[in-house]
Amino acid sequence: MASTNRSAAEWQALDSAHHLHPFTDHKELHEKRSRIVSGADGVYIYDADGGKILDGMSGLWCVNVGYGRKELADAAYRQMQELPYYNSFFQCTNPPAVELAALLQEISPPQFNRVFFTGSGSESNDTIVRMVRTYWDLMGHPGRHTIISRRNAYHGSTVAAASLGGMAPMHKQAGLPIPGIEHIEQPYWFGSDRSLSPEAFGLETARALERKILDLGADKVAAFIGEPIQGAGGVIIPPSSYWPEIQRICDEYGILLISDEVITGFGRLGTWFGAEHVGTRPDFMPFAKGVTSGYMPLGGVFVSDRVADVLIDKAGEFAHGYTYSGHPTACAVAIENLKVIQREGLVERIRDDIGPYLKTRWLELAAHPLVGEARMVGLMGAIELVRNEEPVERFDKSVGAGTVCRDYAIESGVVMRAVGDSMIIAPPFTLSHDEADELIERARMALDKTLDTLKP
Ligand code: PXG
Repeated sequence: MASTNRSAAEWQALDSAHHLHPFTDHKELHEKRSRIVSGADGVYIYDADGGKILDGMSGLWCVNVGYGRKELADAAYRQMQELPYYNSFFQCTNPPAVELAALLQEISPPQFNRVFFTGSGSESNDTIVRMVRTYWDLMGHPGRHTIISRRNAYHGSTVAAASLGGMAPMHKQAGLPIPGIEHIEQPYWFGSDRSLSPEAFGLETARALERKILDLGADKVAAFIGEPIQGAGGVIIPPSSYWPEIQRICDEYGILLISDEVITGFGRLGTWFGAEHVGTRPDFMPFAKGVTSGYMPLGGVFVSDRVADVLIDKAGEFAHGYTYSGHPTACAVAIENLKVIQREGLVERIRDDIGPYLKTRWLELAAHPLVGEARMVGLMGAIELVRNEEPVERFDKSVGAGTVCRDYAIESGVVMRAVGDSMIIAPPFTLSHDEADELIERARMALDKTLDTLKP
């Protein structure tokens, strides 16, 4: 543990002086000072000012089994004493990495029998860019290098992953995207002019993929990547027509499908993987976050037999890997985490119990005068803040409605994330019914305070 003999103000001063944060305007942060999160238990986090806050975001979409799990800490402690680290290069392996690979094979869809380990979701997507292009080279199609993604997608923050992502502010800095990556529109019905029915809109946005393939030439296109439900982009739940049409198009043109499961993997939608929820048969599934419930940094890539067989047979040495690929301590924690999810039936609990319960309560928020739409799937939800509901009028960007609501949410004792004017939740799988009620009550308090501020 960090030494605890400092006051909140001292932590903040040291933080300002020495710590560069991710995705942060540091001038602004230095004026406001950072919030020191110093402890956590169950679904709650504690800050250095003594606040107890219900963590509606599971950290950053990852602490799925909740905080304070002694069995995960014990697994790390045991493994660190036995073998804290060893590499998986030079014909070496270690028992936790092997056991985890086998366990992942058991819980994943049948086309997956091999896994490549990384340290994060970003590294997983970088790995996939190299595997996809190498696959097509080995198949005798070296021209097939372009990967199609979607605007407002999030696939990570390394150079290739940020290029795959469709976040405009990320592309504005440092010359992204890299060549060979194209973006099409996202299936965001509420964000459209809503002139089409959701189902027609789903088909129409899926067919943007076909138009892009025809535009580029199918012999240039290697793969399509998408999150089954877009997370960081604002919990965008595509109409049910969308993914089947994407799968049809990938099949028709023979292009590889990548289902980015960094958020949706390991149960969040009430299925082990998001691909199962939306009914696709991906060739790759990058994962991270929930594999260890965030207790250790670990990621990886499920590689389908279609691709793995070719890489194994024809690539010789695939010149790629990380110091921490197959990290024994991280893998030991992942094994314990997956066993907790299995033992406590948490995936089924999301499907049959807490998922439907929270959804019913969350959708009640749609009646609030600030809310234009409430949506939820599994344990991922969003509400859209609007100035007027009928016809829909959004707030001017300069109002920062989402940020206002986020700050009131914290003040009301719940973490919700703001994506523009969408308020997002993705709570731990262990959320009880009482805690779900509390989450809704606190979210409603935040909405009321936001309403008072924005529409006095
Ligand atoms: N793919 C998806 C779908 C993600 O959500 C990554 C890849 C990258 O994972 P790493 O482990 O490299 O961060 C992510 C990460 C947010 C937020 O603000 C979301 C993520 C990361 C940071 C912020 O919602 N998701």
